[in-house]
Amino acid sequence: MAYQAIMVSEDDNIRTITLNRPDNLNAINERITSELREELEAISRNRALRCLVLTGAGRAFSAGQDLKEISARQEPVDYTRELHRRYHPIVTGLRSLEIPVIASINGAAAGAGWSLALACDLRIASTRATFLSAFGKIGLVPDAGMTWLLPRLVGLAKALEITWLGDPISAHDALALGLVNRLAEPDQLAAVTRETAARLTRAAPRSLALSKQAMYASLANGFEAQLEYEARSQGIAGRTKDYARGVRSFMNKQPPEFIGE
Ligand code: T3D
Repeated sequence: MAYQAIMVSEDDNIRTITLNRPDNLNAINERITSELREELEAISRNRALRCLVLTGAGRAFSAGQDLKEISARQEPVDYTRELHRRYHPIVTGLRSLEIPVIASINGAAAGAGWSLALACDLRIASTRATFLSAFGKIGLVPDAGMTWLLPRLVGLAKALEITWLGDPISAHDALALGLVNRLAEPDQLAAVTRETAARLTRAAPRSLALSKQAMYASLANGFEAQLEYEARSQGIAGRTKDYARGVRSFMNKQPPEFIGE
């Protein structure tokens, strides 16, 4: 299907989704959510892909929910239902993909736009990016996973400060807080994202997928339960052809070439 509110491209097994409503700072309307859902489902079935990048067109990553669209509705909005229907499949979809997902944050990330970036595994931001909770300013609460992800990244007190005071966070502060993994100059963002994605495509896919699942599982597990989780994951990883290839390459002092099996 031809998308209208997102653009997709693929290069060397790296899929890129670009939120594409630059005139509205990529505000998330009905069409963006339905197209993102469809695209994420397609990506989850595509065994050839090795990395997903999510970015925005124009000067913003995303300004969050499209407030113009939602306020134009005639009937009262049931936000609980909206979140279940539109946002939850996207943030759970991003999190459950087996491939690494990188948010390449080219500008402002506000409200649920920031939540989307938080639901990605790694974040690379332009030095021009800013982060704004925005929910409190319009009388809402953080959603689309932000109340779960933000305290885990920055700690409880900082998460509450960000939510309650609503001050924009600069890219440099975001790096210092651990909200983003690395920064790039605006004209270098695509290249730095691409280089990181390319490195990930060269890693053993099952190792990446199992370690992603284990890291996220750890957030809900106690220590003993996590040891068990690791032991099960290692049992699976240790039976892959890529593990055998990795050890052989080490012995031969050659860089490994993984095949995803
Ligand atoms: O649906 C549900 O289930 C509820 C879920 C809610 C989740 C949420 O995301 S709530 C939070 C929604 N987001 C916001 O409140 C942020 C609103 N935007 C801003 O605060 C500012 O635009 C920014 C700080 C992000 C950027 O400011 P600035 O000065 O660089 O740009 P601007 O002039 O405000 O915006 C440029 C255009 O984008 C402008 O359009 P215009 O006037 O030129 O036609 C503006 O209206 C539009 N725009 C920006 N944000 C949104 C938007 N249009 C619709 N919805 C937006 N969120």
